Amino acid sequence: MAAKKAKATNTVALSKDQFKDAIVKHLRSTCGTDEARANNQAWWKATCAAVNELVFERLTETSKANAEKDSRAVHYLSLEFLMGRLTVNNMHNVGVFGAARDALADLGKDVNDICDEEPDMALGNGGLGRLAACFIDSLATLNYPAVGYGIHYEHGLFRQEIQGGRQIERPDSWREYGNPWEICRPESIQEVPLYGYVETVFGEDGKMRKVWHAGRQIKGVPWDIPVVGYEAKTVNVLRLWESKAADFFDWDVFNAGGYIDSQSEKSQAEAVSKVLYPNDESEAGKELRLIQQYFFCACSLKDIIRRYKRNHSDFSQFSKQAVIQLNDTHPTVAIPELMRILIDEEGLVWDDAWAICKETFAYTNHTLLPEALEKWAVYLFEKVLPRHLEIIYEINRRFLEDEVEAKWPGNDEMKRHLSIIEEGETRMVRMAFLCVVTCFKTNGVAAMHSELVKEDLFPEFYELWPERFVNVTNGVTPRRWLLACNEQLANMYNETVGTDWPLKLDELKGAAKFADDAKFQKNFMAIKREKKVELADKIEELCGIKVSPDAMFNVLIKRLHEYKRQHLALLHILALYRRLLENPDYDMGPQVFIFGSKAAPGYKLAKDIIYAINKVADKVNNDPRIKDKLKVVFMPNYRVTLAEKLFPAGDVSLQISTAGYEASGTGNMKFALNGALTLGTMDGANVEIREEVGDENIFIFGMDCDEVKALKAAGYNPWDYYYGNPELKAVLDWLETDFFTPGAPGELASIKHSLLEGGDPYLVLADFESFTTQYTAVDVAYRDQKKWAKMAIINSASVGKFNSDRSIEDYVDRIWKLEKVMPN
Ligand code: GPV
Repeated sequence: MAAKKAKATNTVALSKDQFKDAIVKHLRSTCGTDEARANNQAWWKATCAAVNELVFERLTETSKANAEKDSRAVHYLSLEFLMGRLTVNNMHNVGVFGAARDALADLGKDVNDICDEEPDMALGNGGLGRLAACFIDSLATLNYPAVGYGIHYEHGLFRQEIQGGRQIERPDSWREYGNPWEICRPESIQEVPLYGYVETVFGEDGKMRKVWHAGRQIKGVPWDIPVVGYEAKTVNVLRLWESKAADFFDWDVFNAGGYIDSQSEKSQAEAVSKVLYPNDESEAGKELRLIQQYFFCACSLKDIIRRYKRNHSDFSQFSKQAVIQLNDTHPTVAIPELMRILIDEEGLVWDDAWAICKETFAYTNHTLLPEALEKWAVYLFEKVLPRHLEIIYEINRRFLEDEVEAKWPGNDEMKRHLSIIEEGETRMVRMAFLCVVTCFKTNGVAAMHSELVKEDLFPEFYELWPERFVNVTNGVTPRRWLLACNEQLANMYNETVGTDWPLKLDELKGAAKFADDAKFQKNFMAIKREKKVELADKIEELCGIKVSPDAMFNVLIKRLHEYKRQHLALLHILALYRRLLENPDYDMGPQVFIFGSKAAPGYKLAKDIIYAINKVADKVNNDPRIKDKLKVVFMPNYRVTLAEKLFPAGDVSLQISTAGYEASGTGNMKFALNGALTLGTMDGANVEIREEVGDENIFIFGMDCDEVKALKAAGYNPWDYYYGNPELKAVLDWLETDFFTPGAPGELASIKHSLLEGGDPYLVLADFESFTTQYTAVDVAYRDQKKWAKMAIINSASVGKFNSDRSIEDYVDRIWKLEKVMPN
């Protein structure tokens, strides 16, 4: 079918010929080469430069409009922005993808080959970082004044290689050869103090002041990444700070032969933004990480205040002009930093400074996992940020003596329980408590999660301030996760429901009425098959494994965590394999299980699970007895760019976390949007996906959150399940043999041990039977391709709610209270 062209907008789109001229011009003027000599890298950079002519114009118009209107803006502080590649997305958003593709074709180049030159901008670990990226996309698309603030890591998340089945981490050097999407802004450099001591001084007026004498200074250099809204009216900025040695140069040290020392000063300063911490949902407690947090918060606040001061001579309007969203607790130190600036530098009294802070900050919680709830040792704070520790103590004192005392008079146990400082052998600052005590809103990221935040995580705070707790269900940008990654399906929707859906995703609902239409089903499934063929080719290229696009593609892609239960899927695979070995005619359609996942380098069991998946894959894929009925694939180096190939090709979306542990999940939304059916637990946003697609179009299994709690309370004993289910016992015992690791028995035993002696903290064994049973239902459903097509269409057409534009409108409505600003 002919693709309907995106409708005309007021964007600055170029014709194919104009675009061609621009590329050729930039090959020469920007890249110093020409059409005859350029390699793909140069073609890519020239293409970006051509796109940037449009992008930068909108960037300038946007910042002009924001300056003129002086409107309220949100500042999204996040240690992670998992942007992926920008070229294709930006071309779509400025409306020149077609022109660029045709121009490159005329010049003898394939747009995909050229755009494949771009390294992923992987400045994040997983869902939290990718959510930040989707949110800034939506903010720009909706024309809201917004700045993303983060760190300009030299190395993003490590590149994963698989050697002998094991994960090896390699450095990621995403900007080694230059990045056309970033602009350095030396005019906005900031200085950041660290270490030192606090002096109490009394002024001539007799008033006491605190002076922080820093032991060191580093500087923050801002790099701006343009964030192009769809249809490119607004181009906002993601401002990332790079650390450098302060300009101050110690000539005495230098002349005394201390050149080496001054070099070490330089490399210590540069270490701050050198590398992203690769731990997802667990806190390292390392000094450098605390410095990273403070570094980017301090730079960002100075930047926000500098901009505010252009139009204001005092702070009375500050919280009206600026709202600061804390993406999890990672940027919490911004709270005492703003207090410090207002009191120590701007001369405000405590109560006025506190009132401003309370109206400025809002906090998003992304997890209930205890190991992810950040705590910092008091002694570390004292060493790195002595003044901030004093301020936190004072915030805590007032909170306990005024608010807790008023609510629970004389209750010292409650004071101990709610104190921002945890007493114990090592005294700790509880960052989440500091957030909840300060912020005017605290939100969870899915309906169920937000309930648990109130009931289980912060029940007493909820009692104190019920009005502060809200929900904002996560979402994903349909521009990247449908329009750009699944052109075929996007075109089909253009034909069916018109071309407004990238902005109004609810309009896909119009396709649901064709869910029973044989022709529509055929087209829909043909597209799915095309995406599966593309993925199968990729799998063969990367893993050397042949898989049939006619098999059911079961996909499990996310960070490796025990609570996400990749090992539950592995046990199921082992059970299927056993059934096939015992009975070669075992009735099952051909199945491919596809995994993609990085493990934190220090997370031993997670790495063991990757190894086990690979070892089982080796065996299963090469066993002629099962006649290709089962294949297992582990795709190395899972990242945004690979995700863009996986989401459109999935038949079954595995979302199998223990109920109550996955705050939301966002991969679940991307799969459903691309027509995969969810096999999942009643956890996170799965609950809301079920509400949208209907119970008959989703496969739910396992215990729900209440059942999980009840089982834990009653005393969970994994051995009961081991002895109670012979198949489960057999597959667990299998892991201890050398069947999968010839000559090396026990190499996979850590998984079994964690599930038995280790107590199985995430109830894998308790949910095993329900999982395998529900899988049989999925298999049966898949073999009825008409029925499956109907269910897949309904899924894709029904998940408009999970557009990140809707999430942003909810934030605006419930928390940020912004007005749109339309640039000229
Ligand atoms: I905390 N999340 C993450 O990716 N990294 C973290 O350090 C923390 C949370 C994730 C949650 O696990 C997901 O359930 C959620 O969808 C995502 O954050 C975005 O909210």
